[in-house]
Amino acid sequence: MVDQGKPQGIANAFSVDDGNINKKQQQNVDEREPSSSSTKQQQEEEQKNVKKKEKEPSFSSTKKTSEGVGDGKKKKEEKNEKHLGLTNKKDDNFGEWYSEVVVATEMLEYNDISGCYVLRYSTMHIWKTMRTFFDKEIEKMKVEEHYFPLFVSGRALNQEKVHIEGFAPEVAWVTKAGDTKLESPIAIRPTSETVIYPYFSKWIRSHRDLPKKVNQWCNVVRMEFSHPTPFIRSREFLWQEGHTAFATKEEADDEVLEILELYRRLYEEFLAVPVVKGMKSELEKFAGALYTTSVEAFIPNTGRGIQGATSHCLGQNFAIAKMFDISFQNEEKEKCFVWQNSWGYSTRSIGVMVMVHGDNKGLVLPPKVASVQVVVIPVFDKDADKQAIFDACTKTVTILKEAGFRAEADLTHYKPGWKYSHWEMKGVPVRIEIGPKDMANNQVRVVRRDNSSKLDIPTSNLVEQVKDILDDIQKSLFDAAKQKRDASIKVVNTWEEFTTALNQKKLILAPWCDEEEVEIDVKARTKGEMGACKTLCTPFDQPALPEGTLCFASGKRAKKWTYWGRSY
Ligand code: 86X
Repeated sequence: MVDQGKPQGIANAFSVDDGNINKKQQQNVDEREPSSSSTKQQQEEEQKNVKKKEKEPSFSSTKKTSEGVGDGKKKKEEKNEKHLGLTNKKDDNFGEWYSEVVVATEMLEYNDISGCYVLRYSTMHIWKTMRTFFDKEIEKMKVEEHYFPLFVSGRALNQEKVHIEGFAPEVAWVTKAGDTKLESPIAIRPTSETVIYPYFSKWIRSHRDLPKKVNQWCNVVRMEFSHPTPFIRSREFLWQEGHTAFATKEEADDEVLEILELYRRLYEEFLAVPVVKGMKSELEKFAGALYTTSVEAFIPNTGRGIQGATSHCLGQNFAIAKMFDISFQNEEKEKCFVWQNSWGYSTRSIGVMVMVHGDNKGLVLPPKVASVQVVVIPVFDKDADKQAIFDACTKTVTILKEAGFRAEADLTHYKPGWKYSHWEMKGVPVRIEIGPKDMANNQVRVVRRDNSSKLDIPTSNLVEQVKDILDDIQKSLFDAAKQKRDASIKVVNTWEEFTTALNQKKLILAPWCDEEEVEIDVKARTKGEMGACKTLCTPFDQPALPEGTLCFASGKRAKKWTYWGRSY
């Protein structure tokens, strides 16, 4: 479960001195500027100024920024000439590109504590959208929302000792209250089994108390030693953790897959990221589980797999008397231990989305999760009736909002070209331009973020066409990502083919004997600077395995097709 791989090239998390965050540089605000836009400008300037001090990731060195106070108009005009795009290219230095993109697009901010991040509005909007969907679906399954404490007593944490032994170095402890040393240190939850299961033991008495289905949305803390990466590997992250108990294994088995399907839908239908559903190997499963299923995504740029979410069947491992003693009396009045599941999905998924869809211009957001789906931008020269164009923009936004879209007009004094780059960088799926010619023709110009295609649509048909275009973007993003993922899959049969594919950053599908020693051996033989190669999952969707197929690594009889790769 713990990742050994080190993503290459990702910039070191920089530490920010608190003073810098708070030191707001005086702004050169044009008096003509509407107040809302000056706030935005200020934020942008602040961001740039903070970034400068932080050294990295930095914006283009060719940029002209306004640093001084007093000559606002002149500097403003200079800034209008060119949008400060991304410095890094996705295909040249992916890691730097990624850290730059998440900050520049205002998704996230770094913090002075390494591995901790501020999640900003566009991120939280995505998270909220997924949470709303997931909550609605699990409510249908009669899962009940709960909230359990952040703190875990050392005694409670130790009840799960056998399963968390490997994780122990990641647990954060509170040892003092003010200057007073605590009698016994308190842990901060890295996951909540040890907090929740004592209550399961208390709440579950009879078969009538089953099934018991609990979910909580919360933060968890794991003091990772490996290199932190925004969203992907952070020391604190947001997730949901579901914990359920059943009278029978069959019910538990069914739920594992039902939840896994919801995770697939979150990735594929919301984030437009293709995933593979499958079974974790014995080595890679959660030690406390009977079996672990997962959805696995792939990042073509780094050639790394990434576990998107997990759904475990815990069997009776946690229920047995020497663990948490979660038992019930069946109808025959016999004592039985429950069958348990647990399942989790985290903000990591948002990082996967950024990595998969982003490009050299910045973010590319799937319309379903974008906090702004359509931005409307006025375009005019000095002879145009500016007010009429502004009014048309406002009206367009009103119509779109009434139809249920998340639309916004950018009526600031920046030049159109600057605004185009700005909103492209932020990943807004659709841009609508309205100029004198559009006014005369009762049309608007629509430009797609995903493929830059332009289309003039009559205002009479605005809502219908925008809906179709957003739907098409959602679908196209998934199709393009799937095509790219599929093109990265390499089916191999021999060790030589395997190492070649690994060096080519492929997602490898190989026939395997399913023996743990072989998997350990593959890890050892591929260990290097880039991190070892391991099994990602055995896909449920198995290609035919012809009689006599041999394991790529051991030469023994192959039992299954399994995905292998370096991973996050
Ligand atoms: C494993 C298992 C499970 C509920 C999930 O995967 C879904 C939601 N939990 C989590 N795991 C740990 O048990 C763990 C324990 C400690 Cl003490 C730790 F520091 C890190 C951990 N990471 C994962």
